[in-house]
Amino acid sequence: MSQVISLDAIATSGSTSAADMRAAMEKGGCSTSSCGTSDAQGDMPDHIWAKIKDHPCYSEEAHHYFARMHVAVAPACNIQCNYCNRKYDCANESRPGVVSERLSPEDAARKVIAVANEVPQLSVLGVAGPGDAVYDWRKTRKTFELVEKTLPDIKFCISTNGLALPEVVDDIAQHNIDHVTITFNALDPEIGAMIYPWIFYKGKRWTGRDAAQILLERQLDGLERLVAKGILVKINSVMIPGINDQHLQEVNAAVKERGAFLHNIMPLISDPAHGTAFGLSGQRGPKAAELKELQDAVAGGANLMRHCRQCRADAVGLLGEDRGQEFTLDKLPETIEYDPEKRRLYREVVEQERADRRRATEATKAELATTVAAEKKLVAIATKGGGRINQHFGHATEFQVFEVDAMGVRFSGHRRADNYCVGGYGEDDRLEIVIEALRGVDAVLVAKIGDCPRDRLAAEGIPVLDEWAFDYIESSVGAWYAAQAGQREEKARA
Ligand code: CLF
Ligand code: SF4
Repeated sequence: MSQVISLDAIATSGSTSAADMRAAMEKGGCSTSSCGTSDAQGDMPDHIWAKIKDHPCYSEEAHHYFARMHVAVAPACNIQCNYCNRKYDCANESRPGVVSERLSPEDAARKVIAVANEVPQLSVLGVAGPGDAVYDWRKTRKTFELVEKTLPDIKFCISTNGLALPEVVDDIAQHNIDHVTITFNALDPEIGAMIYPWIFYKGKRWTGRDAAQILLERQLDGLERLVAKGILVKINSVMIPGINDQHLQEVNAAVKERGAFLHNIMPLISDPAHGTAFGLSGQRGPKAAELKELQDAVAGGANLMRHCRQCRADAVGLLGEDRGQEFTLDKLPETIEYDPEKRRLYREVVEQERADRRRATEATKAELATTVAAEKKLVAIATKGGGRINQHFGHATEFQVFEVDAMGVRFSGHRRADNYCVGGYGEDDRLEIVIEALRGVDAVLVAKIGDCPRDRLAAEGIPVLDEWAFDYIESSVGAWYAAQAGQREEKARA
């Protein structure tokens, strides 16, 4: 078995020696007491790979190892989206939730150092609201300038609705901001008018079709200018059933043609409790199956991101986890010294880990190619990161889902589930929620599971297995599939 990694163990280790880091890794992750692209080096030019290889949103592989943090330095916005309530964060890049703590650029820079000292996975600093990162450009730029002085290796990333974008593209390029997200929901202004009630542009409020037309022209202009500067652009589109769902294939083709690096189709989150226009009008969001159907339909167009977690404008940590509450302003010391050692050592260890995992994945691919071609299967994984099956079933708040067939193992998406285990005790109603979240998967691979939930899931036709605990995800999923294929062959012979 390959070496066990626990990113938690590294992150919480106070030590900065390589040997101690390895020892911390080998302690393993799960307590046994209770419970962007799917890219790779070689698939793209080296200079592009260098930009995305540690970016958790732009590289599916990187999201197993690296973390982003957002600082909420951009409170103002110049448009209104029907899925947004300004009491909450910018819904173009984040899930409506608790209001972010607004930060000055100076406070934000202090927070980044505090996080970098505690979260060695940190590789990207993003500004994603709570309003628009570009409308409030001076604050966003100032934040990056301050952070750059202390952490020159961190990657900067911004998310914008695009209206104010064209004028700041030169500045973005000068500040080494390699990653920009534009939310682009419609090419057709009639459709856009159903999403944006108004925009504020050139000192005037515009509404209806005119507003949508200006916005989309500015978005496309911004995209083309960024691409011309060699900046990697991700397009976010919010999938709104009955409004733009049939239109997003066209959007995908249009942004691909203009050089977008990645397209992230996100489901509308619509809840009357959030007080958004769509929430209050009863506009529904897409079902998971509808989202997957659309994503599959656009496969072959612009590269798709399938691992977005719609995180908050003050999120901290690996995608899918949010440690923001550990770093609120009241918890930050007035002055903080940056200690680069922990991040440096973490990266060293991750490089070895990634190389090892890639070798294991290649071997799995070769093995799968020899299996009898059969239908695609879905396997859910409980993981805390590091590309391994290293989480107890009861501690999983989400499961990563992989597709497997004779062609190989591919990341397919994630399914959110409430923690089953609360204070060491399983709760039946929570287990029902997990079962619903896992419906349709063919197997679940976990680090550990109790007999009771295992039997309950088995009764629902969902086998949960812990025989690949702490192994790499791809090789384990491949081994599971090959074993299934072997059983199928045996049955066919009998
Ligand atoms: Fe933040 Fe966005 Fe940069 Fe990532 S998030 S600004 S590109 S660093 Fe990532 Fe979060 Fe999805 Fe955004 S998972 S909501 S895509
Ligand atoms: Fe809200 Fe963001 Fe839209 Fe502005 S761009 S209205 S902050 S979702």
